[in-house]
Amino acid sequence: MYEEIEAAFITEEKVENNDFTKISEGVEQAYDGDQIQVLEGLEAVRKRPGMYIGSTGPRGLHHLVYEIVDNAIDEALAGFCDEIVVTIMPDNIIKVVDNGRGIPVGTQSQTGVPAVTLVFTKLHAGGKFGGGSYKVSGGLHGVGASVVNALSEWLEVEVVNEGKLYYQRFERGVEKSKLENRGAAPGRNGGTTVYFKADGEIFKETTEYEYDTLKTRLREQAFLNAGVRIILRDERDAENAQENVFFYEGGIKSFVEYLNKKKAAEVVHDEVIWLSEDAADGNSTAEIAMQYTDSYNELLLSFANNIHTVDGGTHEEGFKRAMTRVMNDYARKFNILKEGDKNLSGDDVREGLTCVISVKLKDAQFEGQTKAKLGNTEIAALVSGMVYDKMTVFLEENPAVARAIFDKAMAAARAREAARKARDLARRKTALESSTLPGKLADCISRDPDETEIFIVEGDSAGGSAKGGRDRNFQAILPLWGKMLNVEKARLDKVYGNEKLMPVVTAIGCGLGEDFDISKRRYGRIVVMADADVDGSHIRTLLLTFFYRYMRPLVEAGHIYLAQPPLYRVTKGKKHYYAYEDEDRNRLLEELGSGCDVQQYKGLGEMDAEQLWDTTMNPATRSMKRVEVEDAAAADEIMSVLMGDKVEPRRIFIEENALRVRDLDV
Ligand code: 1YM
Repeated sequence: MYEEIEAAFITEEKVENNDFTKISEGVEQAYDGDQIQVLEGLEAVRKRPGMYIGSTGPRGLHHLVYEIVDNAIDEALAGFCDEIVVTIMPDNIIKVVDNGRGIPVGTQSQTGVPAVTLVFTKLHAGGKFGGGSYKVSGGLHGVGASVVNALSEWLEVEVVNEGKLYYQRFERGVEKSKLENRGAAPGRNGGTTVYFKADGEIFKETTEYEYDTLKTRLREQAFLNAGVRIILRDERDAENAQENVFFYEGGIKSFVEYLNKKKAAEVVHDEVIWLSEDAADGNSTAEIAMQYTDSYNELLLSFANNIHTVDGGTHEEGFKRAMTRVMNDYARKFNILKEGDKNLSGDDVREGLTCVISVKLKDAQFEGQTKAKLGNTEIAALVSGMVYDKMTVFLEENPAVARAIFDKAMAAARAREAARKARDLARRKTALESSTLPGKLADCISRDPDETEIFIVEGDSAGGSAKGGRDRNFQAILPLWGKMLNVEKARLDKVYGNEKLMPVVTAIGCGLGEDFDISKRRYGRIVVMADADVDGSHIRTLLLTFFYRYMRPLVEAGHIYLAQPPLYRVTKGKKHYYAYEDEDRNRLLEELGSGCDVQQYKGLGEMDAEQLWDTTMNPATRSMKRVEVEDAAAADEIMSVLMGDKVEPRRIFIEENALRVRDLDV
């Protein structure tokens, strides 16, 4: 198939010197066996959309935009385009415009089909065209424009080439018009415009785009492709129109500066360290930007061909290996580590580091379930060689920076040692006390983690109601009290032995950090039950941060839940109704008419045991939210960026952006 596209491209080059108006005459004979195969191809996409775009939920929906933008970015990387404008138009129609050469409009010799038509109708078109430079861009699944076309109610493409405008329309992947030459396009130099409307038959959950989701992704793409201007506009609602322009001449160096500006931490050296190297065979390039901060967390984002490799891979491994080696070698050479001192660990040398790795390569192999892990082994050698050689030189040439970095790494090593001692102590204590559960825990009778749940409840009085109201067969209650530790601002050694967190750890039973073992969990659902106010939100955020940093597999496997207590009780006569949101209350008041009494719950403690059971704990009537990691790296970034300092103004952002909270009837 690639050869066909290639042929189309070459044909196009020939045609380019001739008369384009012939194109629409030639297309009548386009429907040969080949074309029929095309339709079958796109039908397969409509039958199993998940296979091509991962999901038909919001993530898949946004993926459509990325696929089209990726083609424009490829054009920019090829050096022909420097501006891409993405507009969300009314009715959630997406428009993407670039100022590149325009998708070729010339026809393929055997079939007479224009290249642009093939791009939108041939599965996997958009992979590799022409020779020479490698196509580096491409979404997670790298499937191209034809998949977007197949999953759109309609799609229109406009190409401006040599002053003429070409146009074609498709509906659900099928050509509705042949490529038309619409004559002169005055004032337009060149480029491609794609309009599409996602198909509601496919995206049943929603066809509404989130501006912020597109914004984050497009900003990231602008960082990864220095010098490309990417503009995002929202024109859905004339009164609330918005626009963002992303343009970074510094590329990933600017990315690191941006992250560290947002991070609630101080940088420990002024300049971002920037390394880059091309492989000798010309098949790949690697680029790294990094800067240390005084935070305790590492923030490492890696990309291969502009795709966020959330699960890391060979580029990350090469980087980590070389960093550990270069730092230890330097520390030995300059006697920072004395004889008999243990080597610095990888975690020590990366504590507080903000780092962006970007590699571009031919034939990238993405592995793992989510295809978000780079597998090409040659990249590990390229990256580690570059990091070792260039960092050796950098450290020797910048002794002041080196000193700041080593102060940080040595402090991390000492804290790690202290944490090890604290952990051993905690372990020994656990061994001594065998499986002593926290005194405050009101455990359940069942020992089957598939059916049990634990409610972690803020405050003793709410804890009391919860204990009274629960079904003790499968529901356990753990009340919490006192000030909660922000683990984002504390080193490991402070977390072990923390008197507020340890009861949570022992009750759940899986251990912590390195020792964590999900199979030992004592409950299937871990439910945070806190008031619906600011304080409750604070507790929820701190607990979620703790679970995310120290018990991540529990979050990833969907074991963490948030209880949803009602905000109001509306009474009419002898009947009570509960409202979980202001709208519910308003609707109730409207439906019930006059004579209603409204009680606002200020906290869980105001509910008696029976009310708490009815509204919040009874699986038959309650609603709960499950916490999911929407995007691990984004969560990581947001956690360290936002939890580093003051929690309060940031909590909402975390709840809404880092961890996705799903409505569930459980
Ligand atoms: C708004 C989306 O798709 N731009 C775009 C796509 C192509 C080209 C230029 C292009 C590529 C090449 C040569 C080449 C594509 N062309 C093809 C194919 N914007 C958008 N801009 N000339 C123009 O790859 O060599 C696929 S994508 F196959 F027709 F060459």
